[in-house]
Amino acid sequence: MSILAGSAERFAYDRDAQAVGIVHLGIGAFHRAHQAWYTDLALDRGDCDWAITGVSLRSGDVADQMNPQNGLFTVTERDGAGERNRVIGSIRNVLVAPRQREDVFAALAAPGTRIVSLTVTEKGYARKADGRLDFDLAAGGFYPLVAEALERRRNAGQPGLTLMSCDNLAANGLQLQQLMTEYLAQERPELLQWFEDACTCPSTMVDRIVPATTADDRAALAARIGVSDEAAVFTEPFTQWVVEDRFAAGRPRWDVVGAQMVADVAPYESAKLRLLNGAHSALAYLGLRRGHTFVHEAIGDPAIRPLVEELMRREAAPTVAAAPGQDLSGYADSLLLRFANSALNHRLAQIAMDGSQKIPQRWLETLAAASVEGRRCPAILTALGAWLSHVRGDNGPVDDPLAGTLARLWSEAGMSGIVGAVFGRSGVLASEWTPDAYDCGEIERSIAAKSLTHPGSLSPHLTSLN
Ligand code: CS2
Repeated sequence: MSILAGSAERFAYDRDAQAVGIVHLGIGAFHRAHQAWYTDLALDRGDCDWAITGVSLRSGDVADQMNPQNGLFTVTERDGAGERNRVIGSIRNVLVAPRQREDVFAALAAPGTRIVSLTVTEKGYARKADGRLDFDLAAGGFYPLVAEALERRRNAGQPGLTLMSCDNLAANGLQLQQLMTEYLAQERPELLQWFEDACTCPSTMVDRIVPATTADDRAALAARIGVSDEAAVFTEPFTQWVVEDRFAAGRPRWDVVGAQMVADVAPYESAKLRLLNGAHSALAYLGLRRGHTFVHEAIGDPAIRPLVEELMRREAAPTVAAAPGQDLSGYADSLLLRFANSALNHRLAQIAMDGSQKIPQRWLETLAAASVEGRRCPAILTALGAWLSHVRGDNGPVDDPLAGTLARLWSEAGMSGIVGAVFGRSGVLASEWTPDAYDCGEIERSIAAKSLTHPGSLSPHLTSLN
């Protein structure tokens, strides 16, 4: 059985004739089901020389899965109606940065490379709580790689690059530009002017739910369509990509295959981070403590669903300055349907990871915007309590770069001090929102309700919603 032997749909272009135009840093399942999928469709519509070299920044697992398959892999879309499979040809090869540093520099500095895209997760940007760069963490990530490539390009008189963040951060392009500038200012100040003049960092809103692939998924694929694929990814039929159209040296025609190229991504990005991702994190922490495993189970729980609706419709949506024609109520409706997709088996534990890096843009920005308007957000406060209980270890081991710090704060501050120690003015997640006595009370009630057994126990405010 080979990847091209089965009955999946596939591209018609000549892969060997495509030069690499994109180097992607952080080649996980999400990139494969999203940007690589769009690029494959664009190549199929006649675009040329936008093949992708993927780079793993840490482990060699993806390279070991993909390189023996010549970069080919399948994307399977799943919902209640069944499955649709496609073989994707846009990824040429995968490099592993820790063991192939020179090859990574060569790929980034190659004249044909015009876009460097990133899905390195929130923590990959090495931001401190105040948004500035943590140089110790940055040294082990993508910054030195990109800086060296920029230097080589500038010295060789080559064109600049587009650095395109595809991570779930607010104003991801602007943040990347500011952090990269901070890095260069300290490490390679001679490059600053060229970076500013020749490179761009457009913002993007990326959306597609991509659960981690399991061994059972791969076995089922082989049994069903006769494809043996170590790099298979499984996702929902829905996909959205909104991109700020500001590229230093061209781009594939992603717009022809469904991406929205716009002047300002902010309204789409705020809606997505605050409604979709905000609801996701709430489902994760509330769902785990009620004993659920998957998103579709948590959204089907009558003790949780009204809270998630409240969070999206009454708390997050009013804080989003919608673009003309953007329908936030319809968006919330569609999200509820997407969360209920039981064919996906999207694990709550996957979403619960790295909460300290996700909560600021998912919840704290909503809280800050709502408090300016004098509005309370009991659903988010309840979710915050569930997160604090999660990082105390109530649902088992905690997977978060701040896990140690948060555990220490719990033992030092205890129940009466934890909210201030985390969210207060000098807390580890200090933000523009500072909790007042009401907020603290709501959050503490939620922590105390840690084993939720009936709908009414979520929060006094939320019982009225049932
Ligand atoms: C999720 C996201 O894991 C998480 O934190 O909320 O990965 C989510 O599935 C995507 O952003 C959907 O586009």
